[in-house]
Amino acid sequence: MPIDVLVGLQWGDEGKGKIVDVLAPTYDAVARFQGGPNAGHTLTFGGQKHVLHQVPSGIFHPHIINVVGNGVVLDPVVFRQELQKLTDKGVEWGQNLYISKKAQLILPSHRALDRISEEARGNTKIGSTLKGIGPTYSDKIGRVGLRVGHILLPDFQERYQEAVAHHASIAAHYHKELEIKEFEDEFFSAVDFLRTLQLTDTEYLLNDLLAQGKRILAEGAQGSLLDIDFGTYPYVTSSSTIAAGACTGLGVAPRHIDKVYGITKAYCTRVGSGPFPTELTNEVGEQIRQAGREFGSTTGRPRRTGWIDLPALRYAIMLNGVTELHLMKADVLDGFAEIQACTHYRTPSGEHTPNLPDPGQLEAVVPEYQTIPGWQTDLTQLTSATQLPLALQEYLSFLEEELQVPIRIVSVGPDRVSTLFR
Ligand code: 2SA
Ligand code: MG
Repeated sequence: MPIDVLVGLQWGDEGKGKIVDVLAPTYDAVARFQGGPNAGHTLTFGGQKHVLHQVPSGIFHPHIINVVGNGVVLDPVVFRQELQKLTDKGVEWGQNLYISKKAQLILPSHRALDRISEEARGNTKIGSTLKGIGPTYSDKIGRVGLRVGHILLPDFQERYQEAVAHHASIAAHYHKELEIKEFEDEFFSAVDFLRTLQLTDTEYLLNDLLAQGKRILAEGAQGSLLDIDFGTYPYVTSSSTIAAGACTGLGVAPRHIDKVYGITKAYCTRVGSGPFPTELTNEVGEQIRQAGREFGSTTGRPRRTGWIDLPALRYAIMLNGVTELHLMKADVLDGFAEIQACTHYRTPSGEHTPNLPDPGQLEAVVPEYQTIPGWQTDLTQLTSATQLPLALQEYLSFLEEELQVPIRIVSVGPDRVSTLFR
């Protein structure tokens, strides 16, 4: 049986958590394959809003196995807090949550280094979430990282001290000290808690499930334009956010991958620095930010807003092999008489292109827009895709024509129920 992958096609915050929650009942397992506490996946149902950072979004369904894969960087402190919140809400996660022993551990010193290196970048800051993501993945690739499985070894303390000494030398290079003493007690207490969870070789667990004919959903975090290779480097996150990352981040072979769900907003947002060709720094942008409540769900930062960017989406669709699109937050545009869609870019050399040039050159492109009539209807009350206003149906056909992928879901509000299937 296959594994389906769900990915964000923009710069994150497309609404992945909501769709995983909606699709989860048809799956036996949900697995996170990259990222860590930088993610903020928001799920709304039963009048309650839940924000998950490291826990997979299938956790609210008691029959679903939730896996934190080897590609993830895990902060035990944040993880314990998240699980405590779930316990407080009466969610029973104890039996159906598994963590890869090969996932990397985020240490307090990684968080400190994230802050130190951001400060040192001056006006070329990445705008990281300061959760220690970059430094932890650096250690992984540098082959000096600590893995979840290391907490089970008798020499974990020594390994920890060695890692901290290494981090202190990096901090010293910036003429800084680590200042982590006040965080170490909670770290070790969270590590004790982590030891009580189901830590295992999740690649075997997942492949056994596949062999038994079970269905797995791989839940991406951040977005394709934040991918370490294909995103707007260096303004990216430090992991492979595209569908291929599910293979290395979970230990499943490419031949098992079937559907790839591509999640996009009806407009576009970005949080953190870096190019954003369709950005609106005017009142329209502010109107979208307010209507869409566009504030970081992890850091609370206001998100930058702009019109939908089809060259960027085409690129992301190609990289991921998207088989179906899910258009999120369509209701946010309810109040607009007209909306814009960037169909092409004009490059500095005067080229008119439907494709994304080297993301490194994105700073310099000028977006070319097509104006689309707005639907000016309250979508939030709709219960079926057949009720979608004509103007929106035309917009959907336009997007399908431009992107050459069917739009299967239109989301018209944060709640589970505000999800229209086509
Ligand atoms: P990092 O912390 O090293 O991964 O930051 C590098 C860049 O990646 C961006 N990034 C994100 N962008 C959108 N959403 C993310 N998750 C949170 C959310 C973010 C928040 O759901 O809202 O609350 O601010 C996320 N995580 C990382 C980040 O902004 C940098 O541009
Ligand atoms: Mg988010």
